[in-house]
Amino acid sequence: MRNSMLRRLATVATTLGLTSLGLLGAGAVPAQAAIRDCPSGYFCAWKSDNGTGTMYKTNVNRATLGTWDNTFKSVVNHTNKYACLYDAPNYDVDGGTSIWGPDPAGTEWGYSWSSVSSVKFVPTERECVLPPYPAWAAYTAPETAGFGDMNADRKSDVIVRDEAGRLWFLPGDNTGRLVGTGGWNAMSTLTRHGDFSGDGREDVIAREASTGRLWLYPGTGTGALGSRKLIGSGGWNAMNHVTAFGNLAGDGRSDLLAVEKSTGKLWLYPGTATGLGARKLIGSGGWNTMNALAGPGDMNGDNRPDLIAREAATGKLWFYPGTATGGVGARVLIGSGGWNAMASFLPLGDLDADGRNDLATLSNSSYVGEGCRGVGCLVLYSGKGTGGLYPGAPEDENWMDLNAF
Ligand SMILES: [Ca+2]
Ligand SMILES: [Ca+2]
Ligand SMILES: [Ca+2]
Ligand SMILES: [Ca+2]
Repeated sequence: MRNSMLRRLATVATTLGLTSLGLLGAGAVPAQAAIRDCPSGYFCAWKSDNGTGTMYKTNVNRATLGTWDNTFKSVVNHTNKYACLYDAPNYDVDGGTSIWGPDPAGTEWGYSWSSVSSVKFVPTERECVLPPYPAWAAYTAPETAGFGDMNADRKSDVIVRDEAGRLWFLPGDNTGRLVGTGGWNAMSTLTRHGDFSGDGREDVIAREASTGRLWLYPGTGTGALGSRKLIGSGGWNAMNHVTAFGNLAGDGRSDLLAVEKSTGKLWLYPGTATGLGARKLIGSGGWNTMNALAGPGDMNGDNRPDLIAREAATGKLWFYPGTATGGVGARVLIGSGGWNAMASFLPLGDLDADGRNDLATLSNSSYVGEGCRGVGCLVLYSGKGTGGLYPGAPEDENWMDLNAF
C-alpha cells in the first residue's frame, strides 16, 4: 500500500526523443526578408536553409504535407501557438516530435531537419505530445465530500492551471474537464480546501497579481466554479504563501493563512458569512524562513486542521499542529531534508483511502526519484495519522508545465 497509491501511468514524453528546433547547427542565416514574408498568424517553411526559394505556409493543422513532405529546412512560426512538427504523418508522436514556440512578432527563425511530415498548432507545449492535463486517479475514500473532494464522489480532486491560463478539473478517474476557459494566469496565488461560502462545498481562492485583490470562487459541487466574489479589496501582494487552511476557528467556515513579507508574521484570516474576518496573529515572526506552506487538513487525528511548512535554508519539512485555541502548536520535524526538490505541495486529502490525510507533491528540476527525475514528477506521501509521512514514491511523470492545487 505504501509503494503505489495510484495506478502507475504509461509514460510518454521521455520516450519521444522530444527535441527543440533550431539546434541543428550552422547554416546560413535566413535573410530577414524571408522572415518578413511569413504572414502574421502563419507557420512558414522553406526547402532551403537560408529562407530562399518557394515558401510553404499554413495556419491550420496539416496531417500530411504533400509535395512538402520531408522538405522543411528553415522555418518561422509567426503565430501565438506552439507549432508541433512531427516526423510521421497524422501527428504520430512515435516518429519524433520537434516543437517551435509561439512567435507572434515573427522575429525568430529555425532550422528543421527535413523530416517533417505533419504540423499541428496547440496552445501549450505539452499538448504537442500529451493531453493538456495529466491523468489523475484516486482511490475511493471513506468520507463523502471530504477534504479535497469537490464533486462528492469520494475521490480526491486536482485542479490544474495550464500554460495558456486555463483551469482543468481532474475528478480522480483519469479524466479531466475544462472549468476555466482562460485568464487564470492573471492570478499569482491559487488555493483551495474547505468551505468559505457556507454551502458545504469546497471553494477556490485566488489572488489577482496586478491588483493584490483576493477573490472567492465558490465550488458548485461538480468541480466547476461559480461567480466570483471579492473577499479582499487589496493589499494581498504584501503577503506570501496565501494558504487555505481548513476550519480552525471551529465555526464551520474555513480559514486562510498568510505570511506578511515585511515582518515574517503568520496571520490567520477567519472565514465569515461575508468574507474574511479580522485577522489574528498566530505566528509572531520568523515565517519568512519558510518557502512553502501547505494546509493538508487534519493529519494527526484530532479533527483540527494542521500546517506543513518547508524551511528554505535546510529543505526540512515541519509539521505544525492546529490547536484548540485557534493557532498552531509546537512544530515537529517530519522531513529531515531534500524537500526543496519539490516545486509545489498538493494537499489533496486522503488519497489512498485509509482514512488519513496524505500529501502529494510536484517535483522541480533537482528531483531524482525512482523512475522519475526532474520537472513534472508526481510524488505521493501517505500520512501516518500522527502528522508524519511515510516515504514517498513517484507515481507519474507527466505533470510538467502545470500549476496544480
Ligand atoms: Ca472528487
Ligand atoms: Ca462553498
Ligand atoms: Ca490536527
Ligand atoms: Ca491516507
